[in-house]
Amino acid sequence: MEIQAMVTTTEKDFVKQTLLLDDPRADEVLVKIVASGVCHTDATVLDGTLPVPRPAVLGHEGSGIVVKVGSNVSTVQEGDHVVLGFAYCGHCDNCLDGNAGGCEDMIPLNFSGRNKHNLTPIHTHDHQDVSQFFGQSSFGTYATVDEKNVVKVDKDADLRYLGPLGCGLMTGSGTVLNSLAPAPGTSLVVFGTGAVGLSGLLAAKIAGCDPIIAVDIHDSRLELAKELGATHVINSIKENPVEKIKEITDGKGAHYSFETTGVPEVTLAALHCLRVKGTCATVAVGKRDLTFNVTNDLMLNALTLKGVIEGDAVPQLFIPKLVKFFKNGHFPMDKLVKFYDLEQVEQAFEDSKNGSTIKPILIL
Ligand code: CXF
Repeated sequence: MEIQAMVTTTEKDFVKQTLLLDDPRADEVLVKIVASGVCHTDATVLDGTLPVPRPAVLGHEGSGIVVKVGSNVSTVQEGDHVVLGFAYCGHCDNCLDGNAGGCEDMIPLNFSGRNKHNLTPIHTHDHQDVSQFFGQSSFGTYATVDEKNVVKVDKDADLRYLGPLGCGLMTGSGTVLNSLAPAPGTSLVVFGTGAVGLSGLLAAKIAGCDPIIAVDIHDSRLELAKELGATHVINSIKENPVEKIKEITDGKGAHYSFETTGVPEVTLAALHCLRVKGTCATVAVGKRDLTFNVTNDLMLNALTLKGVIEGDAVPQLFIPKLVKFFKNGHFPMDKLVKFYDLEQVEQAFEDSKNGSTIKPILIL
């Protein structure tokens, strides 16, 4: 079928084009995209940090409505509201163990431009392949996706908000709830109050952490962090975050830190602010290397530094949970969002980069 999509070409980051999209195969689902979040990972593809062959249709936080299902599809049907997640194989050790974010084929399935059938389901009129991204390519009016990428959600939640639950917000909240799994009353620090950090903060509140400390360099974001449940905020330009965190935690340091910036100096602060036996989780795609002394900065305080992909979540179980939290007011992600038309995609990326919008969502 013909679709309209924002194509990332070799000449330009975004050109609106008419493309031909494959029909769903037996294990696939055709989804009419209603909205798509814009995530930092899309930007890291544009700047080449995580390369995807161009031309490509980016976008990996899609939400939409099922239009057609393949003959072997059993978990969704026409008319269902769905959030699209990341691609995973479903049969490697980690997938079978309930850790799809650790899928052994994570990188090829999401970044090679091709799906598990080694195909791109999007072709231009002249039969040139256009890369699929993250198993979905949600900057287009329709997507043909693997059944495993599709998570059915309640129809009474506003679909326009839900796409980021498939990546950024699942990563933030899942890292706290699934990977760190803090006990009530433990201390947690979020470094970076973008969409990932703030969703981690909301999760820390749900988990009953206290204190919840937010660190950033923008006062306006720290204000929002306070509104969303931070008990303390630190502007790291004005105050030394490590000293301040120690002060807030009776000189001991925090039980947990969550690093979302990818800035090496911030990652080090996220380690240094911990108490003995503390854990730091990092999810960021950083550009620069971090140099640290494994003995002094890690081992002598018996610290754990862990990398987390997609919040260690099983999307089919975790996303509906987040939708429930959203509906009952515990996960007010609408406070993070600004809507844009598809044609405003460049503005959306610009506003995300300059910090004026926390989570841009394109309306298809
Ligand atoms: C990505 C980050 C890079 C590794 C795969 C998952 N997360 C979200 O965009």
